[in-house]
Amino acid sequence: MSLVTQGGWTPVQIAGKALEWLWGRKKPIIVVVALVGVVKIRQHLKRKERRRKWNEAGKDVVVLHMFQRGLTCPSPSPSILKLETYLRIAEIPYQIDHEEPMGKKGKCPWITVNGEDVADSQLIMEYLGPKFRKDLSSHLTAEEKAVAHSMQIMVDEYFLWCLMVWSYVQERGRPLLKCVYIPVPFRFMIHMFAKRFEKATLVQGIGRHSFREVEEMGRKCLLSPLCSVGCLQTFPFSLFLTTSGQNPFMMGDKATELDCSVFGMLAQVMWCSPNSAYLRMLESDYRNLYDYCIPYMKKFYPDWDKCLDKRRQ
Ligand SMILES: N[C@@H](CCC(=O)N[C@@H](CS)C(=O)NCC(=O)O)C(=O)O
Repeated sequence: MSLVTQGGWTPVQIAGKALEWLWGRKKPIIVVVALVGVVKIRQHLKRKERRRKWNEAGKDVVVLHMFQRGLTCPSPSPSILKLETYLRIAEIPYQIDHEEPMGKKGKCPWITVNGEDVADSQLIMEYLGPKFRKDLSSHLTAEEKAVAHSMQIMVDEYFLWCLMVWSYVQERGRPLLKCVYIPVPFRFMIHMFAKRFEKATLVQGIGRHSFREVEEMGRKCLLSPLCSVGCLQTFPFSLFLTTSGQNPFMMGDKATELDCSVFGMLAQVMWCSPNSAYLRMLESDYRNLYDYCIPYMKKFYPDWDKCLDKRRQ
């Protein structure tokens, strides 16, 4: 194929002429396009450099991409704490990356392992379990697994919304300021987060109820009737620990995936939701859940203090 057109111009000459013409008429547009191009190229190079670093973590070492640590709890996000707890219980080696907390699905956490990316705390656990041969629930019967799964969903996908309503709608995001370091010039962003989450609660539907109603929904989550296989029985999330014989963990004497969710969420209540109705419930009405968190923290986070952001708000 000839690279010279009929008029005798090469494509490069044509592109040059087009640019000359554009530059004469649309200088500002060209400057903006060039600037955006430079920024994009820089971002691309930085990402490539980060990926090179993650790949250097080593074979079968998980790189956990997450937001910065919290001031009062290793993470002010239930899904991050759930996943980090899982990695610790399953004894899967991991490193932390704070540089790129948001994954391709636009959510945090996500992981990179052996060059592969996986997003969503639950999908990550389901991916890592078979890969590292770590099934924390292998000792449970099918019925127990079903019960554990439903409790996990209740915590991850239902109680979460109750807590979000308190934190971002009722308290307008202020609790976040107490548990995450946010430099003064960026604190105004809390209002933007609060607005965004408020909209999400309205779309989900829970944000349309009164605070009192939501609080009762949350209470019932902590003390809820669950259907265990075969018969409908009162299966209180809170009482479960005591009714099942002073179990240190939700499903008995071994920590399972359910404990990761429960601890990840209750830790948000205990250490990131000061003066909330849910904290009061744990401190008084459902003391067994409160008591569950402390030994859990000591067992799986002996370095709890080291995991906290030491900056002063
Ligand atoms: N189902 C997801 C939930 C992840 C999630 O909602 N992460 C929050 C942090 S707790 C997030 O990325 N929020 C930022 C946003 O939605 O823009 C999981 O378990 O990983």
